[in-house]
Order: sequence, then C-alpha cells, then structure tokens
Amino acid sequence: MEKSHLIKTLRAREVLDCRGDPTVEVDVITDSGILGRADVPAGKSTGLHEASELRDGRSRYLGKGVRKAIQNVTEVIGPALVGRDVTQQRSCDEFMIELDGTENKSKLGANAIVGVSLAIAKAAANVLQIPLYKHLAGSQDKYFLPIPILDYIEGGKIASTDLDFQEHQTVPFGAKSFSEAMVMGSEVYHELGKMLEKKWGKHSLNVGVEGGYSPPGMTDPRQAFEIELSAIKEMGYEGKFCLSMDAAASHLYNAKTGKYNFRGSEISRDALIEIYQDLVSTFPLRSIEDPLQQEDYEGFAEVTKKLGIQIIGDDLFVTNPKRLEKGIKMGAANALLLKVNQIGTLSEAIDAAKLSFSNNYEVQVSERSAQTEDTWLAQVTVGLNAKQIKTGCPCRAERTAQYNELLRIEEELGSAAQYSSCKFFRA
Ligand code: 2PG
Ligand code: MG
Repeated sequence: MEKSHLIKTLRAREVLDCRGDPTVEVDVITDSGILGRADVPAGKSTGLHEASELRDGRSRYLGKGVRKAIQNVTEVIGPALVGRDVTQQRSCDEFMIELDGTENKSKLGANAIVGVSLAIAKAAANVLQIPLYKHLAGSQDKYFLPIPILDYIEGGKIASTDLDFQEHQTVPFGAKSFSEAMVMGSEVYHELGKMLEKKWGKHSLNVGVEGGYSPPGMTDPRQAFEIELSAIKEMGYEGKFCLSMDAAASHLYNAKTGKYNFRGSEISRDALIEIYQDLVSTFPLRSIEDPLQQEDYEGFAEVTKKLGIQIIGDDLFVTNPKRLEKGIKMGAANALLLKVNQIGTLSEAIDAAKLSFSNNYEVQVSERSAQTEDTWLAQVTVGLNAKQIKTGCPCRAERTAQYNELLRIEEELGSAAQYSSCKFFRA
C-alpha cells in the first residue's frame, strides 16, 4: 500500500522538561497512520525579541501550564492543517504564520507552532523512511558531525554560582571524529570534577541545568578557564581543545545606567570589552556568545573587529532572519546561534542558517536550558550542515540524548561522516 503524506490529525499534550516545568509535545499523524512527534524546549536567559510562548498563568504549575497552547494545536492549527502534505514543510509553516497573524507568534503561541513545525518534519522523515537529517539536507556525499561546545562551568541565570558569565565552555576541535570528541570531552569533564572538588570543595560537583559544575565561591571567569585548562592538560589534550564562552550579557545589563554588572560593580561597555580583550590574550579563548546586550549592534561590530575571534549572536539575532540581516550589514558578530523555538518555525530557522552561510557566518545550533529527551536537535544540526552544536555537558540525560543521537548518526554514516572544522578554533 502506498504511504500517504497527508495530515489526518494533530494531537498534543503537556509533558515535563528537564527543569520540571510543563512543555508542549505534538503528534502529527498522517492518514496512513505515520507519526511524527516533537517536544518543545524552553529558555531561561531568553532574548527580548524571541517569538512568544504561551503560558496559562494562574496557580497551576506556578503559571507555567501550556494547556492553552495545546488547545491551539488541537482546535485551531490541527483542523486547519488537515489534508496538507507533511513533505511540504515550508507551505505548512507559512500557513501557520498566516493563521497566527502576529509578528511574534503570540496569538497561537510560538510553543504551539514550533511543536507542530518540528512534528511535521519528523512525520515527513518517517513517511519517506529516512532520518530527519537526510530529509533536511537531501542526499550529500559527506555530512558534517558538529564540534560539541561543552559548557563545563555554569554561571549567570542558569546556575547557582557567583560567576557572572553564563557558560565557560571547552571545545574539542582537535578530535579526529565526533566519537573521539566525546571520549575527550567525557574524560576532561570527570577530571575537571576531581580538580574542582579538591580546590573548591565538594559542593562544586553540584551541576547547573546544562550539567556544568557550579563551584561555590568562584567569581572570576579566569578561575574557571584556568582549571578547565588544567584538566585538559592533565588528560593529555593540550592543543586539542580551545575555550569558548557565553557571556549572556543582556542579563548583566542595566538599561537605566547603560552599564553592565560584573563582579559586584557596574562597568561600562568599554571596560567590559577590555575584559574580553584581556581574556583573549591570556587564554585560548576563541569564541564569545552575546558579549554585549541584545540591542547593541554597534558594540557587537566593535567587539567582532577588535577581538578577531568567533562572536556569536544569540539574544542579538534570536534566529530571526531580519535581525540577522541587519547584523550582517553592520558587521555585528560573525556567527549565528540557532535555536528553532526562538523564531518559531523550522523553515524560518533554515532561512536564518542559509543567510548565515551565504554571508560567511558560522552557525552553532543550540539547546535551550530546558530540554526534553527528544533528539530533533541533533538531527537538525546535521541536517542544516551546521558545524557546531551547543548542548551542555555529557552527563544529564536530555544532553546525552543529543550526543548519543550524534554517535548513532556518525555510525550510520560511516565514511560519509566528517568531523567538522572551524576557522576560529585552534589552540
Ligand atoms: C543560551 C541558552 C542555552 P536559555 O543563553 O544560550 O544555553 O540559555 O535556553 O536559557 O536561553
Ligand atoms: Mg546564549
């Protein structure tokens, strides 16, 4: 019997994310009974210009319930999409954008729309009996396995440390394959745990929401980088890792004073840029995400020029092709952090990736701090030919779900799998 591509029905439910909050899970079912299921992640250090997720408010789940978004999937989006072809991703996404009608998807909820968009992509891959990454990339001789950006020491809004910057990451760029990068990453993670426990006490081993350590009393990013480098050296990987960071500076910014909170005082943009210059000249720090607040395109352009390393726009671009276009024109950043739920449909995220590539911007596909065990993130990373993935530490299940999926993809691809390289990453 020939398999049908047409949507028969949509179902949705509340499930829990790794923060213990409810989120949307969508099932798209075709008239031949093929299922595509996707879970929606959620951010904590969210950007001002992100597509807007719908939460119920009131006391249930402390206001975070998503029953209204689910109702929008089953009662509004579902009936409207019936009979549409799941292999026509763009027309389904454009139809939902029109149905919503707002600039930021606030009517139906970005969490409702993105769940449907991703579930449609998964249903299409299942109908075609190919993995999602092949459905997105088409047939290629080689597929890139991304360099993992490993968030080993957490701060900012996502951990209970006194570190201001959100993520102090290590990057195993010198591995020969993705699986070797995982070996290196896992060994360094455990060695770092031992070293932190010795120097910063046993409470260091408490981990933040992305699995990174939370050493109590650590306030200086230099302390984080120094100990990460020691662990890298101890494991014999000197020169095969570099360092990277998400400053998440929008969350350090005080709009009233126009200054940034850093280590207990308010400092100017210039002073913050000097701190970055100093870090780059002292450490093999090769990438900074969100060095400045989300409206400061000029500042981003200045940092990009001055530092000569990878500068990633997360809150700045919010995976929005229009904001990215403005950044490209101004020379703000040289890389995009791609989070599908920031913009709300897979097609728009694909547009942002394509716009980046055609302007020589790198693309780093990223987790949200709250994920589920769904592995579309790993599939989308390979499917978009992105050369970097940020998905936390190789220890918490919602993070290892992505790494394990990438290990499976690497095995499945055999000699067609190529571990990525990136011009910014070196010792
Ligand atoms: C970030 C992310 C993920 P959140 O700032 O890059 O690491 O955080 O999902 O909380 O926005
Ligand atoms: Mg960020």
